[in-house]
Amino acid sequence: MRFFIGDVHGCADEYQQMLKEIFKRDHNPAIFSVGDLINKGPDTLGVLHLTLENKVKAILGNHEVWYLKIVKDPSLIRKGKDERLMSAFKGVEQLWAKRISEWPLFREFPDLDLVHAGLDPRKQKLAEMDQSILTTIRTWDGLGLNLNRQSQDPAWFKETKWPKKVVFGHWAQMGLVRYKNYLGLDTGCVYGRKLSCWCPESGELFQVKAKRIYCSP
Ligand SMILES: [Mn+2]
Repeated sequence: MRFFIGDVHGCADEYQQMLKEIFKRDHNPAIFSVGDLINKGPDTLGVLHLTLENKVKAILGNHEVWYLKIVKDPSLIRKGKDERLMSAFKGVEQLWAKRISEWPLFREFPDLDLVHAGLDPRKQKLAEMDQSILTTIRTWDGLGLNLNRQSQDPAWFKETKWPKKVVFGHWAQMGLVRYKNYLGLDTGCVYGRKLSCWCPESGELFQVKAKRIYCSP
């Protein structure tokens, strides 16, 4: 069976617990991540090791895209949070940048599509959509100029018609999204809420509670 896990953001303990829950349900699962496995939380490298060991197939989130950018061009590293992100890799920055750079921007299945943030309401094919929209969109202003005017514009999924189910993450503030054929799985684990997982074959959605608040939104 397939299992789709929401944004982990370095929460290795909860991720490990979630993987355990998955293996309880299926000894040979196909596990997928919505992206944003790294950054913010306590153990980015631990999360990446669990991803490798359990053959979790990821896609790029905006935090992975940013990480690849600052590894390539260290002049972009901002004091504080980017320095913390870089130090989380403890000398294996290039190795992981190489591995992460192989993650795709989306994954297509016969019955559903997996993206990190959302879709471009104007386009009919994932391959035609910009990386920035796929990895950062929350709201749609009609033009794609501002992808995050949360109080003024509708959510992208209210403006998008898509023939398949869409699984995404990225919008912790929104919490679990179940709207028409759209399923949003970022339930804010790193903010002390929950890590979510959905299995299309069983229809089950299950969650692991965060052990604590690791970061403020
Ligand atoms: Mn994100």
